[in-house]
Amino acid sequence: MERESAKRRILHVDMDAFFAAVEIQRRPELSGKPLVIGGHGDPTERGVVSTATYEARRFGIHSGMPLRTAYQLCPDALFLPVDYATYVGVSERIKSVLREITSKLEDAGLDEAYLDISDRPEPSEVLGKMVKHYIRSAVDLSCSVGIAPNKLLAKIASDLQKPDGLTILNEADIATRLFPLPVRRLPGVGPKTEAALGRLGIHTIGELATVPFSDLTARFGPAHGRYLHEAAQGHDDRPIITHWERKSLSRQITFQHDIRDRPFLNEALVTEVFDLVAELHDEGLMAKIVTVKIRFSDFETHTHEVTLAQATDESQILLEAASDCLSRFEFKKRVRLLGVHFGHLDKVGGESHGGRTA
Ligand code: TTP
Ligand code: MG
Repeated sequence: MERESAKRRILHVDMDAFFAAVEIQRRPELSGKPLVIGGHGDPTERGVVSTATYEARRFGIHSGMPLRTAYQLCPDALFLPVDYATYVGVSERIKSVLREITSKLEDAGLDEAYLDISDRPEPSEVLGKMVKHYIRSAVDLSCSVGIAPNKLLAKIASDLQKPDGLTILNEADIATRLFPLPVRRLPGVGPKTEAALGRLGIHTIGELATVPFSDLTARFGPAHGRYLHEAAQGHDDRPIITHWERKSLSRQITFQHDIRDRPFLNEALVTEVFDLVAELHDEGLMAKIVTVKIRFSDFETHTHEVTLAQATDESQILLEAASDCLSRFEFKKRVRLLGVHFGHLDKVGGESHGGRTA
């Protein structure tokens, strides 16, 4: 019995055709058209589809497909380049409104997040509508929401009624709503696993759920076999990994204009470090690893890190470590983003927060 998960309520939110939706927002005349976002937006060049509107998906176009193939499938589609910077900005606004709903949020990518809503008194449907409304108000985009007793089911649920969906799955729905789905709907089941299962005559999650544990571990190895066994039953006890539980704190600044000026970067670094140190003090924490991240104007991203002999909350030591990291970068290009990350956090006084981070 999954007593723990029976009490939990996890909400997964995933934006609809995210990159494409952002593009349509600034060019509303594209609405309703087959639109493909990928590479430099030139279907004669090499590159893959990042995403496509639902109108384009009707032609068989999907993420990961070569742009040239997409062009063959639908020559009339409009091809646009990926404008990552803009999507990151929208993503940050979405995450910040979600954090107004709960701080128990796991950032799962540019267009998705998990929220632990176990403690909320409202019914799931009310919370789901609230999330959709908040996002709509903040960025005027649609998303799909899944609410379930764990992350796995919440993610599957959010995908069930895309776009603009709201799907609630309970333990009692596993047999009727999870089991009929193709195995491919399980996160972690890609084309290879799907084909291997197909050869065993297993096509649906329900069929997978009937395969003995030992058969799956024998065929797929202990880790993946166990995962498949658990996932097919709808079991998943992974926690929500929030900022706090990640045992790390971070700050990053995307500059208004890409910069080359070292003193300016140093100043930004000092600001970020001091902000983080203030947060450490507030939380009664010390950090052991300091990482500095730089994203250059062409989006090339590098990090350098320093591991201290022992965790500390002293601003001078932490700033020196961060400055040391910064000095190791080669500045051949302009910088668009500077980030500082404190990792391996410990409670002042030495009480550790469980296991170490990877
Ligand atoms: P997804 O949520 O997988 O896709 P989506 O939001 O475009 O569409 P859906 O409505 O089905 O959720 O991915 C989010 C964004 O991540 C997507 O807009 C583009 C990007 N992405 C890639 O760049 N490459 C990929 O292979 C995938 C799957 C997504
Ligand atoms: Mg999405």
